[in-house]
Amino acid sequence: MSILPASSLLAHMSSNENGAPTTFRASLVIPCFNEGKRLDVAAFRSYLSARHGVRIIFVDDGSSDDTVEVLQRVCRGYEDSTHILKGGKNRGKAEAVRMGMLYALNQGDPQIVGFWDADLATPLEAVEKLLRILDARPDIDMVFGSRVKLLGRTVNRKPIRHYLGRIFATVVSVALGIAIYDTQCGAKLFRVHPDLREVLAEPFLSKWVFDIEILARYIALCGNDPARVEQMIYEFPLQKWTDVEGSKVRPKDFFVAISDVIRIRRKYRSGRRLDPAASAEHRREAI
Ligand SMILES: Nc1nc2c(ncn2[C@@H]2O[C@H](COP(=O)(O)OP(=O)(O)OP(=O)(O)O)[C@@H](O)[C@H]2O)c(=O)[nH]1
Ligand SMILES: [Mg+2]
Repeated sequence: MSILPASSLLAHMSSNENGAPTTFRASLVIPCFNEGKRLDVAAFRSYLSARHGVRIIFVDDGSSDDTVEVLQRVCRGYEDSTHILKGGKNRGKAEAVRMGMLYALNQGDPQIVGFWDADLATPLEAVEKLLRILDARPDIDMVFGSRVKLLGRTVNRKPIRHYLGRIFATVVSVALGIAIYDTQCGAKLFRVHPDLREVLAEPFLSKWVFDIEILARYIALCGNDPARVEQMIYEFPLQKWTDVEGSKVRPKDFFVAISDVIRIRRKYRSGRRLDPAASAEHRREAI
């Protein structure tokens, strides 16, 4: 399933403000909804200034605050390595990420695409660490940040979120048949592969736990064999994760998420391949 190490391949070429070529080995999608107050302009600009070869695609869909203006401040001077996708109607994080990743796949020839929460609960420094794993491990197609509270790390989560998260992860492990520790961390990278397009082709049924639906789709594509998908994933215990105030997730969403996991399990358990006709149609819409 895997291909060459990401850094060894020719990726999308563009040019920076000095006319010098910039090579993008990866594209990172940042979904943003009413993030005007939480967006850390300095942190994003510092990351962009280091020219890591990572293109950042922000996806705003109908924010009612000054998110777009703040994003424009982030991107000023880095137009070659950033893009702001604006959707009029709010459709939720899942659809914003899906649209952003499909857009990223159609820009040049990225070897890796992923998504990252705008609040930078996972700092951008971790992007390089996740990329390095994909470089070093050609057998791995997905690297997920994982919030494991080990000694010597800074993983600050509210206790209630931590314990609900553990219950949720257990339910997911049983439902999918994959021994995964943390499905919901908003820091994930994927190696570009034809299967990834297929996985992203149709809208997700869940607005929040689409991460699980991505896994369910991979399992379906792998002949309903969770063990094969398990071998494609690397969970990276993050050095730092900080709960940033202003999350849009509410306590009742825990129950919605559990019911979504059940719906996902029902929909994908037959292991059928995704409908190619529907996939082609949605790809056309997304472009
Ligand atoms: N474009 C877009 N982005 C969204 C939408 N809803 C949430 N997001 C983004 O999804 C990311 C995660 O949102 P958070 O509110 O931090 O929630 P979370 O990280 O899933 O949950 P926490 O564990 O509480 O942090 C952020 O970047 C949000 O801006 C939406 O409807 N549209
Ligand atoms: Mg968050």
